[in-house]
Amino acid sequence: MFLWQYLTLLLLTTVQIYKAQRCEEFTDLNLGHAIIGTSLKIRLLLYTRDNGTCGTLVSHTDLSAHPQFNLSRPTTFVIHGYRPTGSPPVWVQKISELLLAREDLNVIVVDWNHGAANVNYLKAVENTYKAANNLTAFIKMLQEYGASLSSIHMIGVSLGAHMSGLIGANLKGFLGRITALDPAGPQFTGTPPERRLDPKDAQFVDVLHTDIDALGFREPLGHIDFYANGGTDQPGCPKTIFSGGAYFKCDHQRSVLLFLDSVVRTCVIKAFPCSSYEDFLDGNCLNCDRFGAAGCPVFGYDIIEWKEVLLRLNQTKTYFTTNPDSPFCMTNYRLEVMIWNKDVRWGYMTVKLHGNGKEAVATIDHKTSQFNKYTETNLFAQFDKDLQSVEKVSLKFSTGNVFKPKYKLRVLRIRLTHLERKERPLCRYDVLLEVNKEVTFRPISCEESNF
Ligand SMILES: *[C@@H]1O[C@H](CO)[C@@H](O)[C@H](O)[C@H]1NC(C)=O
Ligand SMILES: *[C@@H]1O[C@H](CO)[C@@H](O)[C@H](O)[C@H]1NC(C)=O
Ligand SMILES: *[C@@H]1O[C@H](CO)[C@@H](O)[C@H](O)[C@H]1NC(C)=O
Ligand SMILES: *[C@@H]1O[C@H](CO)[C@@H](O)[C@H](O)[C@H]1NC(C)=O
Ligand SMILES: [Ca+2]
Ligand SMILES: [Ca+2]
Repeated sequence: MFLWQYLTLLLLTTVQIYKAQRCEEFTDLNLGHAIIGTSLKIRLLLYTRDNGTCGTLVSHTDLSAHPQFNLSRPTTFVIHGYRPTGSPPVWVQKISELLLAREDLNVIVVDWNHGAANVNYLKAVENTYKAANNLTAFIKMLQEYGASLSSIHMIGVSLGAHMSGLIGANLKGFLGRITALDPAGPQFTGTPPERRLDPKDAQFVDVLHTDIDALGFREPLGHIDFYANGGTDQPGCPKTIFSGGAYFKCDHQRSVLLFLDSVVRTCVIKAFPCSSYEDFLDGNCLNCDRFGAAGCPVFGYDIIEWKEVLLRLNQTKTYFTTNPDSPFCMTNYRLEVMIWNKDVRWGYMTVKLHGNGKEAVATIDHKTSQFNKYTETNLFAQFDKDLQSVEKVSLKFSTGNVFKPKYKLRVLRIRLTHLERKERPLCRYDVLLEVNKEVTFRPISCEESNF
């Protein structure tokens, strides 16, 4: 071999290695000053199990340079939303890693930061429509390489949720699944289905709402819509503007955190079909018979297992509550209280469960409950954690009224029933509750009764 041939070969090999190892990062436009009039530049970053932390920049027109993009595998697109500061989304690396840990996929992170980072939200909305057309062309190209639309899942956040819907409509609703994480409200509310996400945009559309009073979309948009904590405000998020930037985005961003936990299966969040959050908190919607053996739908990544039954039901609105942090799931009990006071009593109940050196708390205070003589009052108690065995129970009755300190609740019987685990309910008979005084007791097994 001639030396020049050898050198050429060496050079080619080096280029090859360089190409294989180059990791592409999400665009960071966080320049510390306003961003106006940037172009619509869409970058597609591919992550696979070969290396879940190293992104490859994928060509919009030619896949021959990306042998690791194996179209026999399902492909999941992750599409972010409005980026007012132009910084990369904090969760973007995490989501690819977690999805790949769950399944052997091609994960395509759509980096449209140039179009989404604009001081003018209206401009970002306009770019959402343009980017949707661009990505539609990309997916049509994937089809030419043999990809099937039903094996494509789009996970869209905020504007990205509507972008997924627009792409889905361009592809006549044949995309396998769209997961919408707090789809954007401003500029989309009140628009016809062609201008936004709707259930016809894919074979299955699941939607999470976390900020319907500000950045999110209030009405249902999918085959199933989950309203976390009612969909308006999230626990642990600042309630006043004095908390700075977090005030604006905390509720909205919670949608991503909830979804990521569902990918990891940190714990199971059961969702309950209901017409309103009030009704749900009143405990009127705990029946999931309509889902047959599958039971109540589980929020998040695994909701696809309910696809068939949800499609039959057309559109289902569901509710659940969460903790302020991960693990977000709560533990649901029914609390039944019967009193023997002569007169009607009104108030709130706080319940604590003790066991294994731990304590779980449920405060039932979304409204004042009414207690009547010899009548069972049904309360829905949501605890911050699940105790495997309950040794003691504490109850506190309060009225919120400082002028009635002598008010008492003469409890004939209380009964606590775990709503998910099949286990015997816990009871206690004849308890005197003075206002604001916590009473702790050992529960006993419930007697058969004729009440
Ligand atoms: C989509 O955008 C990319 C980069 O922004 C561009 O290279 C590509 O040609 C566009 N595709 C279409 C169909 O316009
Ligand atoms: C993935 O790529 C990164 C960056 O090049 C590298 O540091 C890491 O070792 C790679 N991991 C695997 C499993 O190849
Ligand atoms: C592509 O993926 C399929 C299914 O996982 C697998 O059977 C096949 O060997 C893969 N092809 C390549 C070239 O890696
Ligand atoms: C399904 O729901 C949509 C929107 O609520 C409605 O327009 C449509 O008529 C419903 N279809 C059926 C079969 O109930
Ligand atoms: Ca649509
Ligand atoms: Ca809010």
